[in-house]
Amino acid sequence: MAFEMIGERINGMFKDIGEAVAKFDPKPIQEWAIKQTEAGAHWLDVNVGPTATDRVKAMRWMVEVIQEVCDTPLCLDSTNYDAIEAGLEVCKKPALINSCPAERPKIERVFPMAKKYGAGIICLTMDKSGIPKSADQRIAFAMELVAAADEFGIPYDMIYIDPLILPCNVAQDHAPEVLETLRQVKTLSDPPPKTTLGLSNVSQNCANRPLINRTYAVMAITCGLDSAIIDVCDDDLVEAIATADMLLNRSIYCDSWVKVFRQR
Ligand code: THG
Repeated sequence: MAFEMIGERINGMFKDIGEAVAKFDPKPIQEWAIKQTEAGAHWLDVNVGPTATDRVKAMRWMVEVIQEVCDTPLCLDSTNYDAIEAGLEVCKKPALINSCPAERPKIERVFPMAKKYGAGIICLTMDKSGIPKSADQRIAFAMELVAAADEFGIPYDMIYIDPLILPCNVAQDHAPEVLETLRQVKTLSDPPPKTTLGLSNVSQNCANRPLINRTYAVMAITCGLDSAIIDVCDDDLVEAIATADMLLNRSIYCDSWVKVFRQR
């Protein structure tokens, strides 16, 4: 499978999207949906943001306005599972649920919902006590989530394990543990689960963010990263990802490999 890019930009944490959600103004959301689709996004992350008052209503509305302008599959990003379900109800294509931690009540809410709607699940290697540092503890959570896929009848390749990368200026010691987790996840099941990351986390509040993002992306892809939530409008990043994918022999070489990668 070739690398899957999830566009990060339709997120209420960005000022323009946050304001659009508050006023129910579809324009900025639709513009970013088109722009990210044209840049080659395979999925669009949809997050109503921290300021939305009614997250159920906001998520349903965002899904509807995005689908008016493009048919790119959606990745519904919320900790409110009623909001995710409202989005799934109106999604025209199978979606991704973003996300589910290794906590029993949440697994019991999310996994049956994924089965009902034919959705994939981004699974976080954390629980109530937070994000562990070591790869071993991250892998222990990944194992619980893969076992849950078995229990609830979700195919392994619809599970996207997210080992959760943190900003390198405050949690530098996590970066190599995340890479080691990515390597080990591929030994958990046959077929193995997929992997993902919120790549831009790694450089939050750092200098030269694009350089950190694309360097870590290439390192992570070598360790088994199959997808990531990224700035798909960062051409240098997308070109580095396309090239890493080609050099892993996941797509056949041709002189226009970057263009081919974006147009899949
Ligand atoms: N894992 C999963 N989902 C996620 C994340 C993750 N969803 C959200 C996030 N992390 C991934 N998306 C983003 C989007 C934007 C930024 C980082 C991650 C970002 N935003 C600027 C900032 O905070 O500095 C905002 C700048 C602005 O306001 O213009 O960096 O890890 N499963």
